[in-house]
Amino acid sequence: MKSAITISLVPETRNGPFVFHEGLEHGFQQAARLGFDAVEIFPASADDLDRDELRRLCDAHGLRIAAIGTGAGWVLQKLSLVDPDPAIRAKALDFIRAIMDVAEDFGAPAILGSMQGRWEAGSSRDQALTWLAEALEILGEHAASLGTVFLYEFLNRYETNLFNRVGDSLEFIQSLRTQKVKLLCDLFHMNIEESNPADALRLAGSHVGHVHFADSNRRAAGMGHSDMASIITALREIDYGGYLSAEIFALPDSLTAAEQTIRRYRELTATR
Ligand code: LER
Ligand code: MN
Repeated sequence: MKSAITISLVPETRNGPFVFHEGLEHGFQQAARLGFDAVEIFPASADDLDRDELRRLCDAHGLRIAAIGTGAGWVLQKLSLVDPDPAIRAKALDFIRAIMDVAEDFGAPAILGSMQGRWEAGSSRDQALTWLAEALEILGEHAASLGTVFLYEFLNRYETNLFNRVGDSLEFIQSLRTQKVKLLCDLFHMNIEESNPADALRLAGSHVGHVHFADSNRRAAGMGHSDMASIITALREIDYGGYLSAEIFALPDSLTAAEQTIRRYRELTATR
C-alpha cells in the first residue's frame, strides 16, 4: 500500500475534507517533507491543472499523483451525471473527461464522487441509475483508451441517494460492460453505512481501486474510533496495493492532520 494526502485548489472547500489548501507548491512541499508517496488533487476544473507545473512539482519533490477529484464540477457548477437536463449531463461528462485527460499524463485515475448527484422529485431512481450507467460506460471506455481506470465512489446517505454501500455499488459496476470502473472506498462513508467496513472491503476484493483514509469522524486516522487495524488486515487479504489517501478535515490544523496521518499509516503498515 502507498500513502497519499489531499490538496484542494478550490477556496470554497476550505472547510471541506482536504488537508492542504495553500496551493500546489505548498502541498507538494509538505507532502514530500512528511514522507508521503503521493498527493491527491482537487482542482476547480481541468483548466486549474498545468501539466508542466505538475510535472515539475512531481519531479522536484519525488511524488506521484494518486488521483484527481472531479467534485468541484458539483460544488462550483452544480454539474451532475444524473441531472434531468441532458445539456447539464453532457457538460458534466465533458468536465470529467477533461480532468481524466490531464490525470492520465501522470498515470492517475479521476474520481467520480459528488458529481454522481442524486435523484430528485421529478425523476426516478431507475432513470437516474440508467443515466449513471450510461455515463460510467462512456467514462470507463475513455479510461480504457487512456490505459487507466475510472474510480466510482459510493457516498453516505446524506450526500447521495444512489449508492451508499459496497454491496449495491459492486453489483452495479459489475452489471456494466466496461471493466474499467473501480470502486473508491472512503472509510468515512463506510463507517456510516457498513455494518463492518473490513468485511465490506473483503466483499469488494479486486474491485477496490482507491481508498480514502479517514477515521470515523473524518479526521486523521487515529483521531476517531474506527478499527483501522481490522481494515488494514482486510486490505492485505484482498492484496490491495493502491493508495490510502487522506481525504480528511484539516483539524485541528493541516500540519497536525498530515503528521497524524503519516504516523498512523506507518504504524499500520509496518507490521505484518
Ligand atoms: C469525495 O471524495 C467525497 O468523499 C465526498 O464526501 C465529497 O466530499
Ligand atoms: Mn471521499
